[in-house]
Amino acid sequence: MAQRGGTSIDSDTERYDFVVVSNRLPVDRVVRRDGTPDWQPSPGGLVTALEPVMRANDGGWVGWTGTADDDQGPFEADGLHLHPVPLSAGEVERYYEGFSNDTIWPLYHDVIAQPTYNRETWETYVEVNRRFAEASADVAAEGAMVWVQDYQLQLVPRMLRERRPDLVIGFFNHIPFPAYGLFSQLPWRRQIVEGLLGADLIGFQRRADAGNFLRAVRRLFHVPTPHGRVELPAAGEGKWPNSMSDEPRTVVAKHFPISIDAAAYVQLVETESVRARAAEIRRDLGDPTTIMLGVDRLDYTKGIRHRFAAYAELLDEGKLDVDDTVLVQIASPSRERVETYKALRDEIELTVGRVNGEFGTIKHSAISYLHHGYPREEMVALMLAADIMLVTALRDGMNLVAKEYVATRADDDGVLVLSEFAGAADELKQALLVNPHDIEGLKRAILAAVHMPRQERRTRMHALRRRVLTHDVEHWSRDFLSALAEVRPTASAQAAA
Ligand code: GDG
Repeated sequence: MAQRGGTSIDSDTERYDFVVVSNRLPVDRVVRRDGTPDWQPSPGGLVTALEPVMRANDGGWVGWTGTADDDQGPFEADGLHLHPVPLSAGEVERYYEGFSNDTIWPLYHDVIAQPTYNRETWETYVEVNRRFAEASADVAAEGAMVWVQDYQLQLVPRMLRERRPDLVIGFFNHIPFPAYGLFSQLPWRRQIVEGLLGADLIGFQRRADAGNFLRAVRRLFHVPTPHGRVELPAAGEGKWPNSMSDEPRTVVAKHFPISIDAAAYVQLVETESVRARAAEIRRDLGDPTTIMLGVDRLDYTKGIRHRFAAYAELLDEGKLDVDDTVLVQIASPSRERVETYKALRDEIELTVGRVNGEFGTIKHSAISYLHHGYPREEMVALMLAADIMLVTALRDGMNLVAKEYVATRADDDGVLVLSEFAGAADELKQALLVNPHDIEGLKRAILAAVHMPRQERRTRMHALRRRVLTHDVEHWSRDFLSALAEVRPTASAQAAA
């Protein structure tokens, strides 16, 4: 094997009591200054959430490296045991960009964009899920706990159980699960639900998502689901084509709202350089009275267009003025090879041009639009500088940006405008909750945020912070893993939880 950075692992002998399976491994390939390749932990919340459990249990992680046609073998990086699943360029196109991001993603976000239903991409999704299941079966020790992540791998739980009935299997869906009226469009709806039911515990972001899933189970298989427990009959009984066990089984579906590493944000805000940068950002923007901020992957689910529409109308009506107000929009590049995303980018950038052309002055732009990714320190500085955070998603599993803004505001200031269609709205009730489709309502909320008295800002933010700081990402993973150990109490499951 070519030297690719990281220490290699002997895949014939290494077995783990705790295994995480996700589309991407939690590391990014980087090239060091001296030209040698290396791996760097990717900054996502999932690594932070699972790192303590991983380290305590010496766990293994199964996933793709992010590079097509990569022959990287198992390796260790930053103390994590990583087991790559190879994907060809064609598989990335059909399994990842195709079925995952052009079928499941739009369908599960309430068909905001039209999903494609394509038999070829489905077949590749099945093949790739099988490969992930095989790789996971190979590295899991007897009776191990395996935690499968997200919508790209919905068939893995069943495929894994068929190979390894001894395993305790959890699944967490990071995105919404749609109502049956929409889900039933999917030509492969039965296979997807059967795939998920291979798990012992299926976690969702919101109570409503778990409810939608349970309804799909009842509609498709006519099995009872009292109190979120799916009672699966033994093989061949009823409409349940159970090839997975001769015994009846119980699968639990429940909500476990994900969160952030709140302490890490609090720590960053206390850093002198971050505070100085926040002050510098305000100055660079011309010291406006009100800075509004949006931070999103450039995705049609995030409601960026609706946000711009409301803002532009407020400028047009003279209720906001570019001399003392600015909207900073970070739109980080995302899924740039998927057609719908290319079209969205064109549309958003056209709108920015129009709004700035119409309302901007030589001194001030109405929208400061940045199509880049930024380091976390810069994000935190921006959040600290922003008087108002606009989260106007049309549908969002959770929305971590909302929680990050709250964690950042150690000064108990700032106003969060939050879409009721983001999972975060179930918890962050002291935000100004909006229906982003209701442009008049959105405008009212923005104005209320602009004019909110200091005391009300403090009261609301204080309550929001209490929630986020006590319900952080470690709380989330602990909750999920102990529920999983309860559903199937084996010795190693108890240990991992
Ligand atoms: C999915 C679900 C669910 C964004 N741009 C930059 C950057 N980010 C960071 C944010 C935040 C994360 O990326 C995005 O998380 P979100 O939750 O907001 O949204 P999705 O990417 O759609 O995530 C979502 C989540 O999974 C977890 O379950 O909440 O509903 O859709 O952390 O800050 N970070 C940096 N530079 C950027 O330019 N450093």
